[in-house]
Amino acid sequence: MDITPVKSIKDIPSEENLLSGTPACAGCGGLLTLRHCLKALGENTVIVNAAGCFTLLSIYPFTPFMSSWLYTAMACAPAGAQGVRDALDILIKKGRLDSEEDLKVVVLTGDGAAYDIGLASTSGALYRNLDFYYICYDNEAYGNTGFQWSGATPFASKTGTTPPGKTAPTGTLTNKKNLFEIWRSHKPPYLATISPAYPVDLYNKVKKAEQYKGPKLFIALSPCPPGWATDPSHSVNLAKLAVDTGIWALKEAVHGDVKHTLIPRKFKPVENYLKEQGRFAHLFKPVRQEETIKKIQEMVDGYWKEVGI
Ligand SMILES: Cc1ncc(C[n+]2csc(CCOP(=O)(O)OP(=O)(O)O)c2C)c(N)n1
Ligand code: SF4
Repeated sequence: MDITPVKSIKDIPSEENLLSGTPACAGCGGLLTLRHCLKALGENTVIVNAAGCFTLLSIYPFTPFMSSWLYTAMACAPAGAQGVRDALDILIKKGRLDSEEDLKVVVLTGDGAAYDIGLASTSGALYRNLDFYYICYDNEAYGNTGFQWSGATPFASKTGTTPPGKTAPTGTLTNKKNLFEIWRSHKPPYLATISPAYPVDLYNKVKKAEQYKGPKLFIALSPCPPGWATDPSHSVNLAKLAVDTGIWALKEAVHGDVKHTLIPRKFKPVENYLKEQGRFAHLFKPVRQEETIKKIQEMVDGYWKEVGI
């Protein structure tokens, strides 16, 4: 197992043949995340995918994946992963599968499944120390069904179910759940946040996770042009801006110890990130919501102060 970190994107092997011809929206940050993750995971994987946008990637009898793929209901991808892991272990034990041919079991879900509907089955899998990867592409809403509010939706975002109006001019009133800490409280061996705009950081994290037996979890903030009301060509810049403003902290936790893997030298104002997106347009027009913008900046500043940076 070679887990030597790579230094540049040029050192990352091509993912040729791992994923091709995908029917997702142009500029989908989740898809870009998946591509980068597959480069690190390789083709000996079985992907267990909860209902969401990526369910549509494989349409029987066609699939863009070189690897195996299994579809589950939103609530139970980690339970599906348990079944696959158990089946592989039994086949290896019976000598019907060479351990060299073992597969990595990878759960792939959106935030609706990860933060809300599938959280109980994830908790169960973590508790059982299931040996699997979990990749959550977090577009901060239920994307596939029209961008409805999820537990991952940030304060003040407009969604299909939290439109800004007279009673709630900010749109969403609640704060984003802290899934990283919810997962960390279960003490998995490896846990990280990742970004499609930082492929070297992403690749090294997924590779590093390989050495740990048990749950290996990844949350990727993933721009979603139709839901975020952004230009598809801006997705990578936007994902980068989320990191550069400090709104998306890149970090990992090895056996619970948290380390930030990329700290911006100079944090950009969060306003730069918000004003790029139609889902926050009501904060700027017709009247600028100064207090709300200030509150979001304070929340970001508060996070970095709390972690001592
Ligand atoms: C229990 C349940 N409720 C609702 C649905 C309908 N549904 C299918 S996909 C989807 C959206 C999933 O959102 P998310 O997990 O964030 O993934 P994304 O669509 O953003 O890829 C919903 C609500 C469902 N399949 N199961
Ligand atoms: S709706 Fe968003 S998450 Fe879903 S495929 Fe389109 S860009 Fe990707």
